[in-house]
Amino acid sequence: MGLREEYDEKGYCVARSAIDASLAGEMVNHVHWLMERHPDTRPERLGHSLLVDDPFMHRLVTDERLVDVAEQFLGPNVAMFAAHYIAKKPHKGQAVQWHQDGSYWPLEPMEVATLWVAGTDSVVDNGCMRVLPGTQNVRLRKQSEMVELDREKFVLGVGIHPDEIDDEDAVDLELMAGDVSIHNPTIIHGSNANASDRWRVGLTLRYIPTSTHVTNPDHESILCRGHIDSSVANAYATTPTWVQGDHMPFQGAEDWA
Ligand SMILES: O=C(O)CCC(=O)C(=O)O
Repeated sequence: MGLREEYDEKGYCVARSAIDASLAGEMVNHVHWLMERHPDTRPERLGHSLLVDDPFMHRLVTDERLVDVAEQFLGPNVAMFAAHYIAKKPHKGQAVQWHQDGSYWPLEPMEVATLWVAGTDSVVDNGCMRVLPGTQNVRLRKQSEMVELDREKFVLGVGIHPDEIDDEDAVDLELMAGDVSIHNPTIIHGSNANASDRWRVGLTLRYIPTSTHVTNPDHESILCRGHIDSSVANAYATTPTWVQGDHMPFQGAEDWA
């Protein structure tokens, strides 16, 4: 079965070795570089506003290998509307409560695919992502139907009430560094805390076709391939220039200087 068929049937799929080990290693370096500059931000919360003007992030999200994967689900005109490192420290990394991504997003229509890129191995003991098979076909919950969560324990502020979840059939999406899982905006998913003595670094990249409207006018996406749709009022980030000292050094940074 091809990736697209698997995704259509199950709501998720995995592309093994989508990027090489050295690029995955640069993602881990990037997390540590960001943590030094934003010491008050937990590494599970290195979100879009810290990344949208970052040259390494532009280099990564426009990587042909990742955009080739995204194109299979979204067609030829591809943008990335939200990036977020969820990096879990050994023994301290937080859990992600069960949720559906589409509950949080200002998108019309909800045409979007998440590429979850593994910077390190992501397995059961360090808190890999888990999905509830079959839930890709359920109704998308509103945030008003969800419960508030303790931000000391959980990455998200609201999630699905634990009483509504039967996780007996949950699937652990175990990935090696460089693998990418892809999931749809309705499937219920989450992850446990990191109980291991190893980091778990994942990067969520939310790719959309440029025909999807990001209804928050202040939000900037990154154009990755093809054309902007002039009938859709989305804002796009300018391609940043890499400046030594201001940005993390990475392989090929001189091409962005
Ligand atoms: O990284 C994780 O543990 C969870 C990821 C997630 O919730 C998401 O991609 O929406």
